[in-house]
Amino acid sequence: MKKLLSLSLICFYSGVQAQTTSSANETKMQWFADAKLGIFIHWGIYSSKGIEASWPFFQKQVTYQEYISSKNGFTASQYKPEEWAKLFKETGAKYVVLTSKHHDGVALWDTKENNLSVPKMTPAARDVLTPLLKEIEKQGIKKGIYYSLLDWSNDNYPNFLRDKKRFDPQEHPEKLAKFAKFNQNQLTEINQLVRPDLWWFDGEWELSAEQLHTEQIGKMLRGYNANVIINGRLKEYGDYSTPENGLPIIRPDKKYWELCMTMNGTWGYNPTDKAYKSPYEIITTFAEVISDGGNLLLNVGPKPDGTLAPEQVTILKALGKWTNKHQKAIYGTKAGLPKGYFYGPSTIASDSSALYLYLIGKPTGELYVKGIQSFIDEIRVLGHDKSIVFREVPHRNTTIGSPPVVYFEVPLALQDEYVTVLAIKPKGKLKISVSKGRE
Ligand code: FHN
Repeated sequence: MKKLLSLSLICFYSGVQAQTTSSANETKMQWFADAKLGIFIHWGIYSSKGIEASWPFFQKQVTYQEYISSKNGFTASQYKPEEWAKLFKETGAKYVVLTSKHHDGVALWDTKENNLSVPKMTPAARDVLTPLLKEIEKQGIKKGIYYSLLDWSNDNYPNFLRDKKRFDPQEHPEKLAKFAKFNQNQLTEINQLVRPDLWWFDGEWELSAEQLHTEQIGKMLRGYNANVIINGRLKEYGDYSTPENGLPIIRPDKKYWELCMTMNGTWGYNPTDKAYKSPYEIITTFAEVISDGGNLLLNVGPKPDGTLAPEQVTILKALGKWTNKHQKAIYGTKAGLPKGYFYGPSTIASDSSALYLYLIGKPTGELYVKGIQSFIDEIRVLGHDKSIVFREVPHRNTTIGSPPVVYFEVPLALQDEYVTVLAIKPKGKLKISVSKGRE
């Protein structure tokens, strides 16, 4: 009997502990879940050659020496972090993630671990990481740091070029141990400088979790800050999924997720890459992502002098105008209707007091939404706060089981330049039907 009692207590305790852990995790993740929009920044010596970060030398499109010589053009001469922070604030972004060190191993801060850094090897000759994160914090925006776990420049890292290894990692555990310590020391330096709210790891694909010491890194960073959020690229030690440059058709399995996406086709500054996504394409992608309960991390690639390409500023400002107009439908909402209830993205107020429908394209004629069990008080167009007429078919008091289909039409004059959003106000909390009709 005693054994049974202690076993049931253990089960009860572990259940409570699991619940406590999960509710503590939900509390930690809440700002991230509410944030919806972040700004990603790929900035480094590669910006001065207008080439992609790190990959050009690894893939032998340029020699390593040619790649590293781009350091000579990295001046940050027009760098005004306070202006960047204000512009990111204007977009409606709630967090910013800056590349502290990409796969090329060149640090943006004054690392004591080696001389491969912007302060030590470029005309900028200063830490360009800390000032931005401080300005970001002043704007009330969360601080994110991108850090590449791989480092193709480091003598204790096995890989150098796509066809050239420094050593076989199986034969040199001592070098891997030194490299793991190097990574942990650099991460500790960054933490001491800016205490990030979020770590965005990358470069996890070449070595194993054991070889990269990812468990130790996760424990170390969570020891520095129990509320820190870590992306899902620290192997199995991360908090959320990170699909990239492609809208997931099925939402990722993890509860929290974020799509990171370039504005054109390059992460770094590339003046020849004019293939910018239109504001409409970015806003519709954003709507689809938040409709599925995710965040969008939209990338900018600044110039080597610290200015932003005009095309990127235009996109950021257009995005900010749209997010500002549609705040209610974006921030603090949860994922919208299941597929098929409405032919477009949707979100639901976190307290289920409203349903927001995103109208894709410039619809003319009647649209409809299905499955709303609640009585509807009104339907308004966000930004105009005008009610629109709607009708229920069949009439609600004739339906058996399944609720009526709600038809409505939005006059073009009330439609947004990019994506119009309707707020459906139910009587009481929103209830959606899962009825299969009268059997
Ligand atoms: O190789 C990097 C790439 O350069 C870029 O930094 C992206 C951003 O998510 N991450 C890696 C590719 O997945």
